[in-house]
Amino acid sequence: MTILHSSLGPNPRLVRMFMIEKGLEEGKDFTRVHYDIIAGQNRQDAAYMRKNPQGTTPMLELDDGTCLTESWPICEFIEELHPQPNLFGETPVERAMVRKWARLFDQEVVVPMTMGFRAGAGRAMFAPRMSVVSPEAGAELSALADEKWRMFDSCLGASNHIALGRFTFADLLIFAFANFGFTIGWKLPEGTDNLARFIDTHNQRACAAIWQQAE
Ligand SMILES: N[C@@H](CCC(=O)N[C@@H](CS)C(=O)NCC(=O)O)C(=O)O
Repeated sequence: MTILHSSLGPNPRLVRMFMIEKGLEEGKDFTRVHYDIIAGQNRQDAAYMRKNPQGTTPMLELDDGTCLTESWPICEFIEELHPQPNLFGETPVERAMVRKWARLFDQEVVVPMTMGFRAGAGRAMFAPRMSVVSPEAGAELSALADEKWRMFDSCLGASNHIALGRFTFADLLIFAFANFGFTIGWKLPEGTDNLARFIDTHNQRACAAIWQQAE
């Protein structure tokens, strides 16, 4: 059976949420192996590091031994195997729209937000295991990410869907990283009422329950 190597954090949770949206069930469609990334279990496991030299989670290990990493491509792989409900777009134009918003969010928010966290509040955990920027640069990156959260707020406007007129992977990505932010003490930047409404709305989805679970 397919194995999802998972842990705390937004990326494994993004994949788990995507699987819930697809109706895939743990124990029936895949098994999940949990790593304590705070203790660095993933990086101390030689077998894991051989399969994924980056050492990160999530990793999807297929029956034939193929190991897929990077949360977004893993989600696209799952979409190809389980096309319904569609989350990446039905047509070339829809797929381009979903990928456009996901890429913008990934680059403009996810990268500075996570780098800012690693250099700031997460420094004690991350500095011993990877290169992190200075605390000052981290604070600037966090501020940059917040500026882009505001941009996404204004792009959302009155809609609860960023890319298409329905829920897509791009919405899931934004929703996952907002929830990640809340777990590390981040707050929505002032004046982002559209995002607050977006989060309240998607909190009704079954996949949102993941953020209430201890691991
Ligand atoms: N770009 C990767 C990021 C993966 C990543 O940074 N995962 C975090 C958890 S959210 C992790 O494994 N951190 C622990 C570590 O790197 O040791 C993805 O999309 O999956």
